[in-house]
Amino acid sequence: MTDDDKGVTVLGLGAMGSALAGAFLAAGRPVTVWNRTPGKEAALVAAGAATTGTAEAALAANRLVVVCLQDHRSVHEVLDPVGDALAGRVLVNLTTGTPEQARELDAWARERGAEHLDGGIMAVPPMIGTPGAFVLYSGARGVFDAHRATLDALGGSRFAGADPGAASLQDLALLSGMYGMFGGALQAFALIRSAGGSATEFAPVLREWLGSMSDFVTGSAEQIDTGDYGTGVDATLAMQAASYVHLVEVAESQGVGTELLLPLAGLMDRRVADGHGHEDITSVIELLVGRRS
Ligand code: FVH
Repeated sequence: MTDDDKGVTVLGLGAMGSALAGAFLAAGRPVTVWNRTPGKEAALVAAGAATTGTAEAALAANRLVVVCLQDHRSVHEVLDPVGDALAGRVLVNLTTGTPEQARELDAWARERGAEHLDGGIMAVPPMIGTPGAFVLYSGARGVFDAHRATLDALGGSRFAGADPGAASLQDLALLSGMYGMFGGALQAFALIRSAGGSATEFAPVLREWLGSMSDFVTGSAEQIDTGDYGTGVDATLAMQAASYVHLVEVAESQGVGTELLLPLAGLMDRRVADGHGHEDITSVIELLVGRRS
């Protein structure tokens, strides 16, 4: 059974929940919205959404229920009191959380007779409903397939796996890459600013450089999957560790913080000391994995 002609309930009208509801409306879906704090629904109601005074009434309005709240705790604060109303519903939780939280909610929802998908939104609110946005989903494949046509209103729908935690893991992996890039860009801008330079003028060359360096991801992934970090390396870890010292030195001499730089320096130095200086920087991953706390 599909929900192609059915409506969607959206719980949570923060920046992202409002964008999700707007995209469903734009796709022609009947939408019912609810938010803890009244007032955020006004623009959506003006655009055709229905609203309810309680989360329970919103759950009753549609079989497909999309939740986008601040965090896992707020999801339970909203859903726990109305758990019985979830029976027969399809709960799609797009709130950012950990894989463990996704699995916990999956079991919790199924105990109450609901189907469940966990999702990770790879977009900022203005991107929702545009070709640049995509959303990762995990859970039962059949549930994803049955509701995909509706969910496609948000952006590209990508199935991450049957483990309810799979979408969250990929989401957090992508965000880890993003924040690494943000940290690097901030360090670069800090150096430029420390010398009185213009971040705006420097931005195009930084963007060009980061774009070309992002090609590293493909080759690096092959090295990780094969475990061969030493074949055909033209920028050895020993060379990179030695030149990385300059990044730290120039930051210190310019009065720029080194907090973002030092962790990677430590890892590179350890790996070189362990006899892997001839390998690629990718081999540092061997110091990161297998550290389950
Ligand atoms: N915005 C973004 O760029 C990112 C993109 C990737 C995905 N994230 C995740 O989406 C979740 C929601 O983010 P948001 O941007 O909508 O966040 P806010 O604008 O701060 O809205 C938060 C909503 O959560 C409601 N809320 C918070 N605590 C509770 C609670 N205890 N009970 C009920 N509702 C709660 C809040 O309601 P109110 O304060 O208006 O009453 C908002 O509706 C998030 O997981 C991101 O990581 C967004």
